[in-house]
Amino acid sequence: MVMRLYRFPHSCYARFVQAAIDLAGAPCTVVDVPFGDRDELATLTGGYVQVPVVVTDDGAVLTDSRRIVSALVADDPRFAALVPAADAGPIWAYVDWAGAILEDVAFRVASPGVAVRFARPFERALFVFVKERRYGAGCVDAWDRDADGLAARLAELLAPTVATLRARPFLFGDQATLADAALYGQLAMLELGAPDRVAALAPELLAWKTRFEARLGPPPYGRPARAHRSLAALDEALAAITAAAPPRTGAIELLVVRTAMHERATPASVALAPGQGVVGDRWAIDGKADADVSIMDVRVAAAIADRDDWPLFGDNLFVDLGLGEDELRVGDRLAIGDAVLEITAHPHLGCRKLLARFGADALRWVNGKPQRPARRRGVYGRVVTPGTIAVGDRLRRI
Ligand SMILES: N[C@@H](CCC(=O)N[C@@H](CS)C(=O)NCC(=O)O)C(=O)O
Repeated sequence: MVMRLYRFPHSCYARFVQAAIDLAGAPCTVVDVPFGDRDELATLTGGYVQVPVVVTDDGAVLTDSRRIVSALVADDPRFAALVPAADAGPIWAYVDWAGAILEDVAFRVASPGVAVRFARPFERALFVFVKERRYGAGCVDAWDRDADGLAARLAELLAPTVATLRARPFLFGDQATLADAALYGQLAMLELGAPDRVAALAPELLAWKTRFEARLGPPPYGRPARAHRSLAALDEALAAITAAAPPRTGAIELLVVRTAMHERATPASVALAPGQGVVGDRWAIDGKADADVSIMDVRVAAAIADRDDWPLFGDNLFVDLGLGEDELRVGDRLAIGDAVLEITAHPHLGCRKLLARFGADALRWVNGKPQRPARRRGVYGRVVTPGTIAVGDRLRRI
């Protein structure tokens, strides 16, 4: 039987165990437990409803991240190799520090962003309820308000780790150990809830993250863009593009259909359907209300990446149209041939995928508060009237 890991994607403890399993090269099936439905987990464990839970190759059910990795390290040489004897004491000490002291700040930074990710209102409410029962009414909102202070505390806690990573590739030398997996668990949680805060971490830590992820297997979000531009390069590129650009045409320059995870087609035309968006796009299958179709300004896309890499953004329509709040309002309707789109309030911000594909500076450049009204990441629209649209068609305000 192949090992199974039950997790929530946002759980730092589950992501720690997952990273250890990947690092050890042990085959494993990852089961995403629905946050609001833990029947399978409760049945499996006899009543334990937290994650991570691991079912080992021989069918043993293990709970609690520390107990899980201890058992794997004790029983399996692939995991024992993650804790070389000479550094065993400091490695376990780092694991415990990451899961307690670092986690105590990191989960507060991540929680407001994790809460809003749940599509189901019950799951969102349950997540907040669990936190409020332990940390008091309004705690998640308070962490959101104090996000800058918490991020500063996080940076302070991570400063010694950054100093170590300036001196060597991984925490305990040339090879990643269980300590690196524990640190990664915290960053994986942060990346889901607060990708901007991850992008703002020390460059040494981001470089380590890239190195560490390379040890885990194929990149989780497909291939990255060929180049990651710096903040200065992004500013310069946008200024140059804007200065040289003729007046806006409203034309569609590229159509992208996300046919499967990390797979893109760039057809000459696509059909738009109400409630579905771009027909054949997997976003429609994910069923995001009010986010049928995602639209990006070609000038911004060109500032961030070469045209070959535009499909990596994952947006559907790349258009020669200003998308800023002063140019396009929520509720505005745009006709393209027979089809009509309405701009929705669904927020479009860069996430961990943009970070992985285009780099930390691109994420900061897109999401930074002062430039939010410019909507550099783009906008969402919903299809009001169906129709077929093609590259070269012009979006007209109606
Ligand atoms: N000590 C446990 C802690 C596990 C834990 O706190 N899991 C959280 C997710 S990070 C959980 O499942 N919480 C249940 C809930 O929020 O309802 C471990 O290290 O595995």
